[in-house]
Amino acid sequence: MLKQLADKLDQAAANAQSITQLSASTQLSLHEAYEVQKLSIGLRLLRGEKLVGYKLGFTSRAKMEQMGVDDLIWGRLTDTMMIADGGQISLSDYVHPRAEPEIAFRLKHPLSGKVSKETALAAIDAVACAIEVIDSRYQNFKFSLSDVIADNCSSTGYVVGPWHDADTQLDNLPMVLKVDGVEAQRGSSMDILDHPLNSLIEAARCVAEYGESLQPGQIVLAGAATAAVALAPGQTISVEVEGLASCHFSTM
Ligand code: OOG
Repeated sequence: MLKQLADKLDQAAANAQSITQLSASTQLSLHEAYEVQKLSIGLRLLRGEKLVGYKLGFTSRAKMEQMGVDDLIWGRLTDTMMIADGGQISLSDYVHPRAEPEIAFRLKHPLSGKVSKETALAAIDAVACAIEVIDSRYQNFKFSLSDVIADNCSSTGYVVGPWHDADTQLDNLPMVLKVDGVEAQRGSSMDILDHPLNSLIEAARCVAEYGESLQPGQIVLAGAATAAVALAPGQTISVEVEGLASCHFSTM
């Protein structure tokens, strides 16, 4: 049954077609929802995609309020989800995509389970400004916690800006998402679990609960600092984080 749900979500993502929430007909435990996510991403890996990291979701109050869900969630990132900095996406490849301002970590050491701040800091290879493009496969972008977990936490794309040294300070940095150069959302790196490093610590803990670990070379997206913005064709979306080089992409 979980395999069928994984197939359904995989097909919905591949064909950019929305489906009814799974919770309308099936009550999944969180554990089962993560199993559906794993099976569904497993289908992408079987088609040759590579796992390149993880993303955390609902790490900010603004996101929890926007979506009406208040628990930390995590999803998987594959290589084909990467959008080049300055690149262009076609909205026909998505159901109803949205963009969010984020911070990305690249790791140089493995991390798994309960780790201290010092261990997490020592595992960071580089940090960057990032944009996550999320896209729910559910109609009207509406879901329960288990629905969104099964749907790989709405992961669909990400842009990472130029990398900076691991010791770049990330305390309370203003973060702005602009649409065509005009501010659409403003937050702070502090809005991400009080500090983005806490997201990395949480990511290590969360994936370990499911037998996985963060690996050297992998990317971790710390979660959005603000609510997400719906995309329309012909836009340029940029994210500026004070002290970090910005990144952008455009839509058609
Ligand atoms: C779920 C993904 C949330 C974040 O950064 O909080 C997320 C969603 O809102 O569809 O990526």
